[in-house]
Amino acid sequence: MAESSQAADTSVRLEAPAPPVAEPARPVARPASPVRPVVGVLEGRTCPPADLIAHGFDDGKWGPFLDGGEGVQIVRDSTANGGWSLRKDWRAGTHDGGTVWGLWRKPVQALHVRFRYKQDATFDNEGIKKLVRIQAPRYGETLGSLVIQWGRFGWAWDGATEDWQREFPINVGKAVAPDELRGSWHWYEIWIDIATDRRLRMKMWIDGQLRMDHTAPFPNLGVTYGTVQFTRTFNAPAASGTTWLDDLAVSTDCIGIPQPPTAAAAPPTSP
Ligand SMILES: [Ca+2]
Repeated sequence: MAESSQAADTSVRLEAPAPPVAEPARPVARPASPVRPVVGVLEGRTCPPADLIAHGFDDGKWGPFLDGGEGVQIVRDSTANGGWSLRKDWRAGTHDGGTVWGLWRKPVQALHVRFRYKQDATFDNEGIKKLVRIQAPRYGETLGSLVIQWGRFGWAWDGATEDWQREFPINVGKAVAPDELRGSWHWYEIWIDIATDRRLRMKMWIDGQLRMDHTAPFPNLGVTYGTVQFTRTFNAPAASGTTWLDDLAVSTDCIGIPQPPTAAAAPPTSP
């Protein structure tokens, strides 16, 4: 039955080929959106495009980042750059995870990690929340984590010392607490450099202002970085709440806060 049906079908095609289906119109390359930021600025310095990994989720897809399978959703978000962000609804309890993975091919010992982050207006900042963990390639040794520990920001060189929970606080300017930033988007950028053993370096900026600047006498363990995890695990969240992530990027140079191309391309005002 199937054979005769195929034969008949073939014969029909040979004798009277079906008219070709009209080809869909070729997509025409469109100019970049005029509102899409292309360059970033950090402390007055123009930064090149991120060279390791970057994505804003504005196509509704994960792009080069990986879903950790812990309930993070790509959502339409009128408050986010490009109209899309990553949303995670956290559950109160012993712990909850919301991992977003970023992996890149070129191992490095110095890099910038930049992201945009928002907590709901009443978000609970107690407990221990790993915002960013930077690691060797393929889920290897962790050497550097930005955390919120019991209501304050901290940096841990976890992996480098037995005393891995030793925390380095905000130490530049007036300390800012996570609670002060709830309810709106904020830019974060971390720089770490572990190229010199027992002289580990880091800086962290919030909304372009330097907030942390630490050097630590810990071993670098020969680690090269190839992985970053965003919003890894929140230990002991006392209350349920929601956070959003966007504009994730990792680069060997500064990344900065994106500026509209029109502003970036504007000629200097002074000769
Ligand atoms: Ca976005």
